[in-house]
Amino acid sequence: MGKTIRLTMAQAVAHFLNAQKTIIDGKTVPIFAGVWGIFGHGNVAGMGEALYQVREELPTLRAHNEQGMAHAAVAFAKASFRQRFMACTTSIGPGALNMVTAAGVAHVNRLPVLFLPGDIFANRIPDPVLQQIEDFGDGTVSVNDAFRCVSRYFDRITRPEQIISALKRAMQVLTDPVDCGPVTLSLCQDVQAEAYDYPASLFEERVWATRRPRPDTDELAAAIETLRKARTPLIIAGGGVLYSQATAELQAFAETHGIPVAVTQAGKSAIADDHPLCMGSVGVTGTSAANAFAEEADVILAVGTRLQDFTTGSWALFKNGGVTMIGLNTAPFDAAKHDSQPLVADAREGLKLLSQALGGWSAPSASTQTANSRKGEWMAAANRATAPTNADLPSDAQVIGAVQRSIGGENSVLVCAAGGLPGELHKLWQAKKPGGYHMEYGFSCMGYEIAGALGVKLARPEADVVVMVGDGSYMMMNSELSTSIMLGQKLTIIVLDNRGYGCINRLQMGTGGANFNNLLKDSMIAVMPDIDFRAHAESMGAVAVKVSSIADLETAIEQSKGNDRTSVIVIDTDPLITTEEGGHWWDVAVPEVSPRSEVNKARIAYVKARAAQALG
Ligand SMILES: Cc1ncc(C[n+]2csc(CCOP(=O)(O)OP(=O)(O)O)c2C)c(N)n1
Ligand SMILES: [Mg+2]
Repeated sequence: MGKTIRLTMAQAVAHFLNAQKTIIDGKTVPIFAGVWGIFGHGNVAGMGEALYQVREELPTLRAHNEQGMAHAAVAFAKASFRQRFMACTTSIGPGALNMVTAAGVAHVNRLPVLFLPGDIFANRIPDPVLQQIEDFGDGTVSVNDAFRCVSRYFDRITRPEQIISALKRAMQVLTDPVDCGPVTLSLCQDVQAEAYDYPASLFEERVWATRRPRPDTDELAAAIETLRKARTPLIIAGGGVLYSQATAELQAFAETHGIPVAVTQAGKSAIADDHPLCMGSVGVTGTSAANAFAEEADVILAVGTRLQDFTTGSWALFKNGGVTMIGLNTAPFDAAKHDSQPLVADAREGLKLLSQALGGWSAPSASTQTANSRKGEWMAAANRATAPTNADLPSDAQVIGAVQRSIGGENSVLVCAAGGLPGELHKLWQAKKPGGYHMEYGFSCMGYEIAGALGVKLARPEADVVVMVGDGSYMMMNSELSTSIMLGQKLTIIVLDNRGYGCINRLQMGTGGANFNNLLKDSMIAVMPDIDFRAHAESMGAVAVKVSSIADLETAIEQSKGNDRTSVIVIDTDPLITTEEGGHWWDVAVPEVSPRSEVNKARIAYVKARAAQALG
């Protein structure tokens, strides 16, 4: 038997995490940038003691809300293009469950995060412990079973030696481009503290690299044949292009073969928005230019995208009956969606090999000319929407224009997640550099914005991290604003206060519903809320101002650049105005029967629109 080291299970976890490395820009760095932790009885004595031992090399960061810290970890992984990540430790019960929503965010977006919730006693002696639920019929159930559906790999550690294989499996999943997603190792409280003679080899430095699967010869040949026949091809670029760091190859591919590119929410910034072949956002929140190409495309090369309904217009966007979709994706699950012709491969390798094989082939030159004119028309519409105004209540688009002009340069990362802003930003934001647009639109999780921005800042300390957040999302979760100040990580946060859930209110109106329970004014209220976001942000330590015009907003953003800490700028906006141009229908089921004539009317339009959906 080889050399062993006697450690508790929790100490083994801490030392193991500390030994995992990766190479970034030629330098070996820890693959875990740190561990977020909120302690309780379920982890303070075990994981808490263990993390203290390694705190110099593997920092522990204290947060204010478990969901918030987990959002920060998710965002860190996304902003690091999945090359580095973080772990999150909590107590049992509510602390653990608070992370489940964030695990969902990581799962949907295919982002690596290691969740380490504490769990009930494996020996069951003190049962039921504080915060333990009791299942009458199943003694093995704890709240952490809720992580199963939002984990790529879930394990419950009931004996100290189980952690040996669990940790190795965790690393495989976290670093695998196909499996990539959240891992939950549920650490029973008593087992965290139990000692075991672990093999010393477990704690030896291990350097991880990104695997880049090459395509199958036949799949590649088939894709080439399809592309060569294309008359009106379109590339749809998703987040996979960024994670594969294939942005240069994407641009070269588009230029060499004269194919316009449309981007999903996760794929925006994979090609600069001002590139002549970038048609901008596609789908429900798409530009008129990208959607026109999508509607008539005979071949769509879908690179690194999950093809969620916002991208496909609930599968009603692609109107060319003979369209063939080539699914270039590392995950066979995504590559084959909707009868796509699969091309299972890493995006960078796939694009390179496709391009080599296509040689001098390019799409009919009409494509490039049409791209120019469609883009010109779209940009004129976008400029009208974002132009400054003196209106009492500006639109989201006008605020976006001001933010772009004052802080939306090459060095900025724009962070957003939910509300009306994602649609407007997808259409209107001009992303300059890969990763400069950070939208969480897989889960579109309200409350991600500020916590997520903190994770982005930790990953990209040199960047100007700018958050645009609605009043609803701000109210749902803002506690990591204080953490950003505590950690000295400056964010610039723009709060758009339209006094309610503006986008859902508009959706409600669009589906024939009465204005009900979305805007504060339409909700059950004894006293109309008048929330002072500026004062709130200031009370958390931010430099906070409220502005009342677009001009003042631009001045305030300029001034905030000199601030030494997180700055919050609040502006009242109009809940009803959105950018009319572009966009596409999506499937939101309208009631089949209703006493409201508006609903009946909306239902007729809905049934008609559904006829365009392709059944895949
Ligand atoms: C956690 C969570 N709960 C509910 C929703 C559904 N939802 C999407 S946007 C939205 C309203 C957002 O309000 P706000 O942040 O003020 O943005 P606005 O719509 O006003 O632009 C709601 C309730 C969600 N996406 N996430
Ligand atoms: Mg709002």
